[in-house]
Amino acid sequence: MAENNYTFPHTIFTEYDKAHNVGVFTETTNHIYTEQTEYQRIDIYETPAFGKLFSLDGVIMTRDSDEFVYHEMISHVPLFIHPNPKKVLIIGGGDGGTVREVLKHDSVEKVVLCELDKKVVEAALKYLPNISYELKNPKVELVYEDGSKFVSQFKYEFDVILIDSTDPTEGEGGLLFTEKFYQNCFEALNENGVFSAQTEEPFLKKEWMVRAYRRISNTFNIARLYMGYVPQYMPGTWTWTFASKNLDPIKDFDPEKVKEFNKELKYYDEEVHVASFSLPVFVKKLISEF
Ligand code: AAT
Repeated sequence: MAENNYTFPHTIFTEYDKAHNVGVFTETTNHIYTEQTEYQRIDIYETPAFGKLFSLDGVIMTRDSDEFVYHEMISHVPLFIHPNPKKVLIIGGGDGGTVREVLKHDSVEKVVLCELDKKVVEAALKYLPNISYELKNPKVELVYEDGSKFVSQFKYEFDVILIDSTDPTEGEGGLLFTEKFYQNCFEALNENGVFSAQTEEPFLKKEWMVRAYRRISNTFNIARLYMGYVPQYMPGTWTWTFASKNLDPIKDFDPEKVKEFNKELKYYDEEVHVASFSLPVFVKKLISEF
């Protein structure tokens, strides 16, 4: 008789979406770090399936196995549109994944990372070395404060602004989804400025996806939603919104620049760039009808 040797693991990480009564679970082998900070609860686990997994308030922020998708897509889509990106502001993203991707562009001279919670950066440096290692690069300036306040002090300062924020429904992430905040980002950008923000997804978070996209397109001259496969974020696809003062993410895209890029990329290339702006029918409908 076939024997079933499977024993249900008793060390499980669960992400549970209370608004929809759905969730995902992952076996863990080690609970590496846990801390309740002033802002949120940070946890880092070792998992057999996905490597290190980092969550805030029980929601997966990133994990070793597939973090590259989100971090490449939030960074390279706008950076390949700007003709000469030198000064970049990242809001959120304390794990360092977005900083790592941005610094693959040799033109970049300075990256300001504005992360609300210093403990996220400290934990990432200690326990997520594959993601965080560029946080120590001398081109990087770390600022610990609310990004919505921080950005409001600048006018014509940055070539690129990236919003790598938590969900608007969790913690302080909502501050990074207001129209006022997007306006302040617009003002903080140079004439050729480009912008990308994580803008949720069209299955469980469709109201927020549409709201964020709408607010960005009310503010910027050009705004286009784009999509990718992001297994780490339930239910598995994700969107970002590219926006700019005058550059178009397709008309002003030069595929040769990507072909000549001499750094390793695992998800993004010149074909993915273009394809990510081709939206499925139901997503086009959502953003045009709401
Ligand atoms: N790089 C992928 C991981 C993140 S982390 C998002 C970061 O945004 C967190 O470290 C959080 O502390 C920070 N944050 C939240 N609110 C603010 C704020 N107001 N100002 C600055 N930083 C902030 C993104 C996860 C995406 C989740 C998708 N489900």
